[in-house]
Amino acid sequence: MIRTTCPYCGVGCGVQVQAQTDGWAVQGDAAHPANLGRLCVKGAALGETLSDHGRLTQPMRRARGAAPQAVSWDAALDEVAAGFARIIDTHGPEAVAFYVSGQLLTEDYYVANKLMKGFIGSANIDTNSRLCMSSAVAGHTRAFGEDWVPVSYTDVEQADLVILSGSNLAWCHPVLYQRLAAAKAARPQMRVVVIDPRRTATCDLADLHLPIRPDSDVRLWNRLLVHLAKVGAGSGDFLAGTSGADAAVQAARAEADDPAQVAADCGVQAEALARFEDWFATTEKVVTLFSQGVNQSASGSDKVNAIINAHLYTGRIGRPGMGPLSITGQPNAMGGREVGGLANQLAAHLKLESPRHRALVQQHWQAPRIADTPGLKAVDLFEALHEGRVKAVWIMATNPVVSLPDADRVRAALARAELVVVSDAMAHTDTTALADVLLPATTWGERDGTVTNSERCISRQRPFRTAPGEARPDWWILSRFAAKMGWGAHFDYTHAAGIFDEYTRLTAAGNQPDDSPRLLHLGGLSGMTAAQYDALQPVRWPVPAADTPAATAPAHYRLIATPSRSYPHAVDADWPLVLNTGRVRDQWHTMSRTGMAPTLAGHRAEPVVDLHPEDALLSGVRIGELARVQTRWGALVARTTSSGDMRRGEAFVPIHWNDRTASDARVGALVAPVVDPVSGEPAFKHTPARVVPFPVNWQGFVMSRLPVDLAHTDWWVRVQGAGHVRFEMAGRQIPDDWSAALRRWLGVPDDADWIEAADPEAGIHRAAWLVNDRLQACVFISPRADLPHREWLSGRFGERALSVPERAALLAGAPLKGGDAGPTVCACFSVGRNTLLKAIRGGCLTPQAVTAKLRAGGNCGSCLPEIRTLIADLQPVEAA
Ligand SMILES: Nc1nc2c(c(=O)[nH]1)N[C@H]1C(S)=C(S)[C@@H](COP(=O)(O)OP(=O)(O)OC[C@H]3O[C@@H](n4cnc5c(=O)[nH]c(N)nc54)[C@H](O)[C@@H]3O)O[C@H]1N2
Ligand SMILES: Nc1nc2c(c(=O)[nH]1)N[C@H]1C(S)=C(S)[C@@H](COP(=O)(O)OP(=O)(O)OC[C@H]3O[C@@H](n4cnc5c(=O)[nH]c(N)nc54)[C@H](O)[C@@H]3O)O[C@H]1N2
Ligand code: SF4
Ligand SMILES: [Mo]
Repeated sequence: MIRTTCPYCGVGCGVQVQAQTDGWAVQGDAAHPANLGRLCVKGAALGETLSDHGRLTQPMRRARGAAPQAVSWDAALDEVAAGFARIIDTHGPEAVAFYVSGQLLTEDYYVANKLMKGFIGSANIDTNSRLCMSSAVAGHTRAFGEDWVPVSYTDVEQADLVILSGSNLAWCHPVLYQRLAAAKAARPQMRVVVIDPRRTATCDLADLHLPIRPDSDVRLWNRLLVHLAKVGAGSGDFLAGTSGADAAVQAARAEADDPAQVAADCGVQAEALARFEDWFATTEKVVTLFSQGVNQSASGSDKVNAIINAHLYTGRIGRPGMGPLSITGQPNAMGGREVGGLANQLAAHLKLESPRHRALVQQHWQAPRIADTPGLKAVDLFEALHEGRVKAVWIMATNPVVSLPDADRVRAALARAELVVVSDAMAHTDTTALADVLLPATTWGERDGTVTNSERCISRQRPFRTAPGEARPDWWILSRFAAKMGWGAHFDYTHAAGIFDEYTRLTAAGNQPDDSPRLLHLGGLSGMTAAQYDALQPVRWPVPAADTPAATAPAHYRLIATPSRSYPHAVDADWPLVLNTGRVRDQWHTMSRTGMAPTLAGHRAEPVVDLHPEDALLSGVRIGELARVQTRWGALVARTTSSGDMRRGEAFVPIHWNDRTASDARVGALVAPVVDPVSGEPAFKHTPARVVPFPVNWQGFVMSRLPVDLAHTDWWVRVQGAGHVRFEMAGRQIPDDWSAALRRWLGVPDDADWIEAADPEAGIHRAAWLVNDRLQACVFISPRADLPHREWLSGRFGERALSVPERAALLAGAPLKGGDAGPTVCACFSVGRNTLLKAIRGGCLTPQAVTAKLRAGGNCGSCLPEIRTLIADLQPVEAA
């Protein structure tokens, strides 16, 4: 049994992996402080993603326009080194760049940063954390002088008021959400407030939901500050040691003096706002947890500081059960920040702008040079690539053709670049498709190193399976490249432990309370042997060496005046909707790992655009049909839904689908390249948009064990099933002979066992192909989206031979005896909607009763909000 850490979200759950005859069993690690044994459905389904299928297993080189060719590591790295050296010689170090990721391990990140900032001599290394955490980093740095996260998960449990702002914790950090839910159940006096324009699953726990108008957060928090000042909630003692309070309150007053006006501007009810103000003012233990609804905004840094202001003003920081908590997204977003993965940082929380700090780092690295001006931030970096100012880019562990704003321009920038190097674990992503050199990296299960989670807890990721082919750790790849560039002596690492040691010593270098003090101190972890490093237990920093005095709180706190900014692109008659983008429960980013797990495909199988019903009506689109979502930057096609969670004037589209998983669903292409002026973080939650019909003449789906010809479709989505793949599809062109067309799409031989049913007048065609009574493929076509549930059919692919009744039921798409489970709600135990409804009708009127009967909701609990909604929907309406 191997103990390691989940590769998904920043909760950083410990997992135990056990080899089995047919794969790996994964379960929560009861000894890990982040999860104490719990896992969410993504973590629990990790075993399904451990396959060599689709992996990049060899270095590849591709001449433009040609197919990639496998080459040796030596040849691939020679080519990368020659390309980088040539461009640096001709155009200087600013003409090359690294674009890295919060999914690298700390050791990989440290080496990449050292190589770029100390040896190549430019700060052109930025990370996808720019898209994620950089507003929080900017806010922390402005308020605390250092990127310090002052709250732990235990503080969240101990708080009496927990404010979740711009965070869909139930879906994005499910284990922390479950901890919060359990704490609230144990102490019902705890209150939860959710601030989010959408009514998300997280609102299930909320005593108060403020469905604010997009990007009106700063105004709301300014209003709170005015209220706190008015009722005398300021903490005199604490404030005496801070600066900026008067200016912050004054700036807030200037725009938020009138509560009725603020409520109207923020689009919330005046009483709700008053309740929020009152709860905050009168509760000592307050935690404000925030995420992308705060960070990813043209005013992201100000949102962060407006939140921190309220905590500083009341002195609610640095004590149990209180403080502002920026929850990190990626498994090692925090680790990347520690080692300086952003273009405006150095390493170990040392500052690029400080000559003393630069000297300290240069000395530690024995580096020939040290970058002294900030490099290009992600959005600017790809713009510079487009303009030819940057000529070579090396992308590691991120998929920018999907995840950056204005993503079509990003794709064009890569196509124009002189040299594109991509290190990835997977062979086929939208970004690897544009690489000149492709380098196979190890990934979770194979790689070895450390990550830091949202509460500053460092844990080990440990390898337990053999890397396929020639895949290598990212630090190894970077070190070999460094050797080819002539810096081998400085990168002669043989094990991740040596890198970690070098890093921990840098955190201690010159780190004295009276001289260059930094809170990030890992001196106590220096000097470990490889064996000690392998055995390292989860530990929260700071970890100073014994007897070393170390800072435990910032030397100085600063309140920042945050006047509201106007948003650069306003909605208007042509672009009447605000496009908001974010996550769904069971997929991770661009689906390169979660897309392989059939268990995770059931919850949300296809991209949707969620709309308020009145906006759908005004846009002329029917709920449940396909629609085109357009902005000034790009367009996509998605099915419309109306979850009931949306405000008027807004549309929500999930981020996960890409050109590998759908014909036309990369939402990044629609997002305006607008960034926060302080942090450079893109405003992913706010682009003016419109929705128009996407007319088709037929819709349908196929499920098949073999590849399917999609050339005749105008829209498709790929859904991973067990033993088969499903394609949802639609088209305009109606084939003359449907039967022949379907056989051609599926590749059905003439003598196949092929059953078919059609109502040609009605445009309905259904067929199935069996091989020795085993289901090989099936297809369902209709003019509308009125197709059978996919779940029962999908389950038939798991059977060696179909029974006679099952064969007879195939073309109905449902069992003859009834009992189709319906769409999956509980992914952990595969419990469908129909099964749940039946149990609720049968008297299970609480989630506990449903769990007792069906187990649904009893594992990760992520589906409990949906189960609660189903129960509420079926409750008899009480007489008014
Ligand atoms: N299932 C799943 N979990 C994940 C990930 C994943 O891909 N899938 N990714 C991980 C990563 S890297 C990250 S960064 C986190 C992100 O975790 P979250 O930030 O919780 O997730 P998002 O869905 O991006 O956005 C959160 C919410 O912000 C709201 N919002 C939009 N505009 C505003 C606004 O103006 N003000 C406020 N207050 N709220 C607004 C949105 O409606 C949305 O519900 O999730 C992590 N966890
Ligand atoms: N519209 C919109 N866009 C967004 C967001 C949003 O809310 N809305 N959120 C943004 C945020 S917060 C984030 S964090 C980003 C995430 O966006 P990305 O970072 O682009 O997403 P991933 O799919 O996680 O990409 C990780 C890649 O690393 C590869 N990989 C996995 N393990 C390893 C490894 O060990 N080494 C190497 N070299 N490669 C590996 C995977 O195969 C995959 O291709 O998206 C951002 N983009
Ligand atoms: S909450 Fe889920 S995705 Fe996040 S670390 Fe824990 S198991 Fe992994
Ligand atoms: Mo993120």
